[in-house]
Amino acid sequence: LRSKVTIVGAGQTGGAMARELAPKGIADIVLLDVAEGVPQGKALDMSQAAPIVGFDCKIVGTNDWKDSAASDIIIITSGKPRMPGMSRDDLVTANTEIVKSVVQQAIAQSPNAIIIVFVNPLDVMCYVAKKISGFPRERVFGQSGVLDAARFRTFIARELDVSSEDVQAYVLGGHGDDMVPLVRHTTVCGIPISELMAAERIAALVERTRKGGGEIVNLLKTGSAYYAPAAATIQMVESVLLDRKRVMPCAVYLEGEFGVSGIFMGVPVKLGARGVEQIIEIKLTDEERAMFERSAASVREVTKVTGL
Ligand code: 2OP
Repeated sequence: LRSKVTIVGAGQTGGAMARELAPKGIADIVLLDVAEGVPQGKALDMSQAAPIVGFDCKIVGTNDWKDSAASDIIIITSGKPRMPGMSRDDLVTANTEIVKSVVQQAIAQSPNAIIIVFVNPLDVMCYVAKKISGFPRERVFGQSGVLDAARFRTFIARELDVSSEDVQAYVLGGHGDDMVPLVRHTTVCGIPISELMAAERIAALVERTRKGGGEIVNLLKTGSAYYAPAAATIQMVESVLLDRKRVMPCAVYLEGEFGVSGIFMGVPVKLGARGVEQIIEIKLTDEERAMFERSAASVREVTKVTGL
């Protein structure tokens, strides 16, 4: 039996996610949006790629929550994107209302689903989804670290002229400009990048990674990134649906891990059929811990704005 994944928001991001997920053949897809015709049009268009690309899952576009009933995973992408000059935190008030309403409607149809959030400010919108759903933290988490790490991996791979697949990196903390790329754990096939690159080049790539979302917003001018975010989110979806138990950085509700409680932050987790099956605590150096705490402080500030 195929799983069912509902993607809420049929904008650039939701559309790219559906297109990324469909060829995997592991889930039927519901693309849901309030805009009439848009999800239907994208779903029909994508279905017509099936005979060429070679997939046979169903893709339904809809404005009706009933079509999302009994989903295994709900991905929330609806919300306003950043525009040039905005920080992710500038979206908090508008997107809190959107995420609240989406979560209420989603859980009414799919009370046992796993919710994956990709709405900014990311860590705070995960918090809203958790509070409103009342779901355990295993079943509400956010995509950010896989994307941030992918950006760091791409920059390193280009610099060293090696395949980005062979670059492993972790980016922890909140999905904001004070995120924490863990240079110490960043390697090319196990070789620490400090042995391959000068310290000032590493520092420059860390900075570019931190501002990686903004760099794309400034280029696009009409919204934020969606290809890499979609790929990152679907990698998480696959780990859950196939119970792959992959270890990846995700935004999860912390209850004392890494010395933080009561907010969402990006940390390494094991993703399997039950959702977040384990939070993997790694020892941080004093410097890393200070950066992590700085990032936690800003997530906490913005979380307060939700009033939840
Ligand atoms: C990004 O970093 C949209 O926050 C997202 O591109």
